[in-house]
Amino acid sequence: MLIVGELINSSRKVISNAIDERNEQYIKEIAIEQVAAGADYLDVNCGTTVFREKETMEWLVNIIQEAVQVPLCIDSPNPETLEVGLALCKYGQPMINSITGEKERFRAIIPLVTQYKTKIIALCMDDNGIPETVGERLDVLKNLYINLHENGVSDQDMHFDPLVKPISSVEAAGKEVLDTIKAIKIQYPDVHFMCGLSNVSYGLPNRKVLNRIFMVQTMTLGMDGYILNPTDKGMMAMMTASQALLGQDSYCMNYLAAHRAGLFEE
Ligand code: THG
Repeated sequence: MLIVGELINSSRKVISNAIDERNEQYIKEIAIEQVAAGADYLDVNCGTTVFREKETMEWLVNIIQEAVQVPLCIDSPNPETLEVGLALCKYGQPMINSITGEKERFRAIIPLVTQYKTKIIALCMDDNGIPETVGERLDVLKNLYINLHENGVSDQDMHFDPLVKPISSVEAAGKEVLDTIKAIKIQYPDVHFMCGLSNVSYGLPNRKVLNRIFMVQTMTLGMDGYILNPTDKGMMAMMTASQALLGQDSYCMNYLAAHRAGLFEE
């Protein structure tokens, strides 16, 4: 299971304030908290700073690495911003978030994957947008798979993101993702996944319940990577319980450790 901590994202008011004030302490605290809570990677996204995205990325990556020694998931659609972040990554194998099947974006980002030997999140979309049906999703992913492979990316380093839509606007959005995971597992058993959970519950009450259950449902079918808030104790407790029930936790050691750490006390 690969956990990417989502909290360093300038779309969150607390982070954009910290960026404006160059509040190093706050960014460092959030980095340390996420790693302590179990994050394997930290996502770094400063997309809302638009014209200053590159210098903000540089500042964030340096500050974060003064606080923690985990690999980073550099999150931007802009190849120049990605390059600034990747060039500064010091610990482990960095991850690019993300590439898509869009021709121009693919062509611009693939050299960075090769140069920095990164892991890569491939979003399930192309120049026609986000596909609707399972069949269309598989076609998009098949093209991405072939093109990534031709460029030397191994199955081990590919993480497919099925792109979750809100069930409040697309009734079958959850089921579409579940069916897509099943189909990908059959055709490409060795590739990995990555998904953000919060989109699924957008526009509905009790979002935490929907996010947590969707995590369990997707994990049951083979989803093995999530971008989420690792400091959400309830979410992490459910994940640990789910892994134990799926036989992914020998002697239930992680489950018991989570219990002792108080993860099951709300
Ligand atoms: N797929 C990929 N990358 C992504 C996403 C994805 N990057 C961005 C996004 N989706 C995932 N990151 C976030 C970051 C912050 C929030 C949601 C998704 C967010 N967090 C709550 C807030 O600030 O109010 C706090 C979270 C909580 O308390 O549970 O809004 O889908 N490849």
